[in-house]
Amino acid sequence: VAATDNTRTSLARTPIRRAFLDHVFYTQAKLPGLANQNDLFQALAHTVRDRMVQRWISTGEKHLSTPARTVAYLSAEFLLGPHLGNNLLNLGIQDEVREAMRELGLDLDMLLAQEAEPGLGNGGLGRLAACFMDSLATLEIPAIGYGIRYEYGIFQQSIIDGMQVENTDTWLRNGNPWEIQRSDWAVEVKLGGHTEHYTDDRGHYRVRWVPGKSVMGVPFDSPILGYRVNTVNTLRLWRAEATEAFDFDVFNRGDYLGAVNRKVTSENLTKVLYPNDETYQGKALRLEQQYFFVACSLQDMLRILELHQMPVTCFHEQFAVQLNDTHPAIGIAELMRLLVDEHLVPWDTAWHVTRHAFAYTNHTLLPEALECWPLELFETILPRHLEIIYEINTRFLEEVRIRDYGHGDRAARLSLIDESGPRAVRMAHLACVGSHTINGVADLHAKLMREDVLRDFNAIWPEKFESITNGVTPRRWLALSNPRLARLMTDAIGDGWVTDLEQTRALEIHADDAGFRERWHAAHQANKADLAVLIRQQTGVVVDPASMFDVMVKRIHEYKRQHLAVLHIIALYHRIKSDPHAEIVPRTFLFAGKAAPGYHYAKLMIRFITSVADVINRDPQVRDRLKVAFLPNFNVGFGQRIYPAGDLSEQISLAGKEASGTGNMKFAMNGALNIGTLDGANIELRDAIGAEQFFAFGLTAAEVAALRADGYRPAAYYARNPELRAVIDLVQQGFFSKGDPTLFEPIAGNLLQHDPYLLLADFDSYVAAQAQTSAAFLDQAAWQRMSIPSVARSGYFSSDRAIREYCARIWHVKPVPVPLLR
Ligand code: 26Y
Repeated sequence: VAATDNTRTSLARTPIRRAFLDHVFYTQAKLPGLANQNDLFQALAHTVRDRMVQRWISTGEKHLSTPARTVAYLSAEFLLGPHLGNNLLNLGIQDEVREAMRELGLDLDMLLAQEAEPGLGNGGLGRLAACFMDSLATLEIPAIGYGIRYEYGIFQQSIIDGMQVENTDTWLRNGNPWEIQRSDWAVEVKLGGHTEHYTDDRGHYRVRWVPGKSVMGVPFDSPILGYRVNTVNTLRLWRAEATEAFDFDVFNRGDYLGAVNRKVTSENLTKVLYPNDETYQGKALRLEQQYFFVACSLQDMLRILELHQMPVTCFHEQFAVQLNDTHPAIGIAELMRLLVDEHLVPWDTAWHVTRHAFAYTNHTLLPEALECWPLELFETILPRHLEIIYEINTRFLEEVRIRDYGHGDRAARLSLIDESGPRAVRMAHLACVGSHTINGVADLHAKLMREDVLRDFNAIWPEKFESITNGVTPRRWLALSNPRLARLMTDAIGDGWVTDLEQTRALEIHADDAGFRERWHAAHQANKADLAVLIRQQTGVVVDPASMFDVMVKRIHEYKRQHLAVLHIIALYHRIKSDPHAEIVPRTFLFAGKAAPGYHYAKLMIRFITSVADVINRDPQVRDRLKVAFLPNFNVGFGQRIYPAGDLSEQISLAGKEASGTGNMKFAMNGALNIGTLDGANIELRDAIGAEQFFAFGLTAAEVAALRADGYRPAAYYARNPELRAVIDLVQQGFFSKGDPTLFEPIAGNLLQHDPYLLLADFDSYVAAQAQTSAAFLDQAAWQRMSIPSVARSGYFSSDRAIREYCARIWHVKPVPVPLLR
């Protein structure tokens, strides 16, 4: 059935080399001598893609012929990172390809560096979707990822004069060798207009949606290959295009330029990823994006259902639809519309199907991240969906009233419509009502979700709530990114850990072996030396690989408290200035992360970091004991170089604010120790790895609540702690802003007067925990004795474990092994 041409399928070195040269010639149309670096990358990517296609088609055939439930993971973000290295790893041809390229005088690392990264996400939520896609394929679960093919992904960050500058991310500029456009499966999506209610000629009450405009959704498919299995799942991303039929009239009326303009407008829909995370803005285009990709995806699922010759009322038997936060929650109303309006399914049947299909993952408790669409805006774009939401709401609140007689205001609190201010649609409530399961992403987060934002839903449906702690894929985040450590591990315990991370437990006994510790240390030092070169290239800062690499990489946010780390750095600096001979363990503080372009405070936090770095790095009295660098444009590819080189990882959000965190897991897996608050998955990480290997500090979530209830007075901490006072005074005097006391006053003054994230309350205990990390780092043998168990006990934080839990507790799906078609 499938192609069996050896040059396109063989995994051996010589056919790979031949196939590569073939692609330089026939795909890039270049003589090898004239091929540029991008030609060479494209040729290699196509060589690898060919080897995946046979498995991809085999997977499609198997899934079509096997009645098995498929996971549809709906996410507005997929933060995949570069494909090539990961595909080589999962295919098991890293060595063959490296050698084949070497025979041609080419360096594989140079080719890998050519790939533009698909940065179609902001941070943790988008990266989680990518880790989950990897685990689903590796576990041989039938799954489709549905999302948006943004023409511009997350912006490129550069630092100019210490400040963030944004540039567009033109990731598609050189073409994308991994995607296949499937125009034959394009669908139409309606938007705007109005509805008409009428009785059809058979006496049925019906609703017609007369749209104001429509756009086409064209799917672009990328293969997601599992590790050393034949399963290749599909990531299907939708691009908006103009509908030709719709503009036909305009063309005929002669308004050619007007028609072209409308075409441009339609295509704006999938132009750019919104760069906000955790801060919601009621932007019409974003609602259109959300509805667009969800409507495309549901039509696509109905098409697949028809291929299986199943009726629409069996939708929930074929698909487990997961909502990655509320961004795709409109899908609940859309499936109801498709079933009721277009397929004439009775409301109650349609509601049964919908509630058995959808499940919802909540990723945040921050009120500013909760999506609430103003009613007028919602009605303008989705008039029929608003009616459907009203109907869902009426029936839901009626059910609540019957079950909950006497609790007058609970109904108002549960309502899908917020009527406390300007009326708005509460997307989290829609997601809860239309889903069979609602899950949090770490135990503390799931608990706070039940007690706080979704308290009333927990009161009526406690059985709907689940907690599934996040995980990260050990393929990309260990096997691929840290080959030195991976080799050492495999030499010691075999390679089973790559798909069963619990096996790393066997490393623990090696912590007592001085020779092993020495090799462990050497691998880590080599990673640090590599990173030092990169830091020098990118920032000009020269760092010592022997110093402690103290790393904080994540989106810049007040709640994540990068500025708390800066206060600690200033405290150390102040100690040196007060006593030039003070005992200071040499440290390199590394920061990286993007601030939302409109989030002024976060941008000021970046400027705060770079300004403090400027002063400290140039002060001769510091004698290189402290170095601070802000590394520009943090992304997945860069993460692959940073996580393996960290000694200490900063996870210092205010307790109760970070839903889970996943960087903490990546660092732990690579042998770094975490310093962190008892927040999100930090708590479980500390329990798993052992309190001795986790430097915990700060208020607990309960203590935060109690302190707030008592009335929090940050100035009292300033008055009480002389070191804190000295630190804040330096900032307020303009010491880090060339004598300008106003520049960082929004930080210092705000901390003294409001301090909404309780930095001053946690400062003392943070500095004390940092002193422990310094003491521990002085004894390198003891540090290795902590680093090895950190990896050995990180097995729980594999996304394979997380996905197994989703399969068993939410999706009720099973693996479908795929035989290779020949
Ligand atoms: C509404 C819109 C502006 C919005 C866009 C992106 C809201 C939120 C987001 C992204 C949220 C996010 O990334 N949340 C993170 O999810 C991770 C995976 O579950 C968690 O580990 C992390 O704690 C959480 O902040």
